Amino acid sequence: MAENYKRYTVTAALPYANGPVHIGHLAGVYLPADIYVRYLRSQGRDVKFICGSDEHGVPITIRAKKEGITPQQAVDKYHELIKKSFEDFNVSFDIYSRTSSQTHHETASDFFLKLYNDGKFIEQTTQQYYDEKAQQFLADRYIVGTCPKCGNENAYGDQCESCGTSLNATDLINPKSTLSGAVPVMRETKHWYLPLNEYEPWLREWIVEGHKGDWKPNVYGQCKSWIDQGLQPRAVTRDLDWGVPVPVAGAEGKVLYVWFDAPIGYISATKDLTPDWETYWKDPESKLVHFIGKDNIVFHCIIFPSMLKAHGDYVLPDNVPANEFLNLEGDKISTSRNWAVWLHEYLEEFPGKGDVLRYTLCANAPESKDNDFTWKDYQARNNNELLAILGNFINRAVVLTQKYYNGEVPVRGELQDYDKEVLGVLEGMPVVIATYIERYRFRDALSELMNLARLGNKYLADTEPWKLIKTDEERVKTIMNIALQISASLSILMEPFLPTSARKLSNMLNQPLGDWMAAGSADLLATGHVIGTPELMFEKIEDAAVEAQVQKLLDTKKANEAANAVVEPAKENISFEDFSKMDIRIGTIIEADKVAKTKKLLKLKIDTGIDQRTVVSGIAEFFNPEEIIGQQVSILVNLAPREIKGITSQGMILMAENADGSLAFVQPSKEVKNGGTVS
Ligand code: B3M
Ligand code: ZN
Repeated sequence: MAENYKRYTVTAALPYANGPVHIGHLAGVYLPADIYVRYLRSQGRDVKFICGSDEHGVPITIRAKKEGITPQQAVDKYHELIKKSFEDFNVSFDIYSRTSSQTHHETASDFFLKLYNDGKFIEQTTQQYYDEKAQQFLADRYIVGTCPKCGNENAYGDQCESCGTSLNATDLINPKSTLSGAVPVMRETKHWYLPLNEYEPWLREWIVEGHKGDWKPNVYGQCKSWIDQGLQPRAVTRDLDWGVPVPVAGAEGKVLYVWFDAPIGYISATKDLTPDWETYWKDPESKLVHFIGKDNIVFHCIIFPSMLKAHGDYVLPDNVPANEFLNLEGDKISTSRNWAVWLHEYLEEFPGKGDVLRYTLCANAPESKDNDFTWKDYQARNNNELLAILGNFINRAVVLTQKYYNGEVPVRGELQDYDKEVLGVLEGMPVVIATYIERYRFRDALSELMNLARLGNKYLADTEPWKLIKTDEERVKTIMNIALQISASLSILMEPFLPTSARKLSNMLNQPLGDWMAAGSADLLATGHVIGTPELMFEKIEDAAVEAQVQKLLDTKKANEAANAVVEPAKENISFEDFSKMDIRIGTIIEADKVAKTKKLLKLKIDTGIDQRTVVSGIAEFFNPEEIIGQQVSILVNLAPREIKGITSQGMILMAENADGSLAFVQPSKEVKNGGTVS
């Protein structure tokens, strides 16, 4: 479909290199962007698909601190992991760059300087939150507090992720340092601000009036409400030691705000990709499209465009198709809670099934509202749609052609009404699907693609060539010719969604993938063309495979609950005399047996150094009798004897209890002679 633009600059949000990527990332940003770009390329349009790792900001330094490594080590590690996941899922970036690169540092620095020299910033010394314990200013994710807009108690210093509002740290109610937990104090510091309020009239005209109807309602609505509430000057520098240094005198120890430098990363990456980068960013005939998640809307629709506008040389985004969030089995995806399907793990567990996940995530993409990924749905999409509809149709077409005609495409004879109807639908398909894709409605586009496969399936089921072959060979030739044309068309139209399967099909048909618009043709495969050998496109996914995934998530949930379990509060104080009444010794387990007809009890014989005595202990669920013989334990030897299940228990073994209820012995850190006292 023709457009006024000559070329396309398509960006996908730069993921923070602070952890691996998961299905939420793929569904929300990278898959729709990849489908869009592959579609554009299939028509020979000039497009650059840009991405890279966002390697600055507090998300990185927090991660590094958690892992006990430097920020550089952290970004090196995650950059590689993320890059590989994208490659493995065939996300076809023209470049996957990184913001710690020299090109980026220079580009971001120059961009800041241009605005600085043109007087586009306000320089202001204000009181900012400072953590006296950590001796550091608290920016962005170093500070949390209650969101003044929605009441979320874990809003960050720069944004509330619950309602999406962009905040200044001083807006937070009950602010707290995430570094030390301390209540921060105020301290004076100088920063540079972009006066967004001055851009308000222009933003209103450009977005509220200019993009009504063509930007997605969720994106447009958020932007309008921010603009309506009035915009504030926004600090674009921070007191941090990780990032792009502020390139002006008197700014030592300050770096650019990560959301100032990161979007410039799109430009730097394009520079690394092509010497012709300026055309893609400055020529008004270049269409700029940002694919992002909903928490990035304010930055891509308000702040970055204002930066571009202030600079003056750049084009503005034509569209910012942001998606909502994908949940997992009814719960919000969370890196810190490990509630996610990690892309690199998925491919280890479902090798070769990248397309199946692409399909499921697109069919169920959170385009207009939050959506849920479930393993049951994943299995059903594979078994009932990919396998039963698409795979089944292709398989019938290819297998029957091999069987009846040794793989040669048979001649299409006279057409009946049904044939004409089917070919009519086929002819319209490229435009139908393209129209959806160009409006960023990828679910609808995919569903039309499947409708074509469904139609093919129905056509074969209705015409029954496998029966007809006995009575009307000429008619079967026509039917099979049409089924093969549909197959060839599918290979082209499915490529953006299912790139690996599309290539498999193209090999099977022995026909290279052609131009998108040609996919409506009834003559993609010439009569007499010899197709390749049939291969199965999709495999059944068994219950056991998805049940294992569900179990894995249940285990995660359990582990999280255990980790969050509250620690028992301390008991009342006792005197030293009370304590010294207890006679605790180190002893060695010399015998261990299960107590008959009980689940929990073990009968132990302990060498206490004083004597050898019997103790009944409720630890059978956590220890095998054979494995604990020879272990040293702490034993309270002056506990009054007790009768348990007919056995006299003379003392008590000290146990430590985990949050999940599991038990461990309290043992000396090196061997102690039996009878040694514990005090
Ligand atoms: N790194 C935020 C995120 O991963 C951020 C996107 C930057 S795009 C310029 O959600
Ligand atoms: Zn909020």
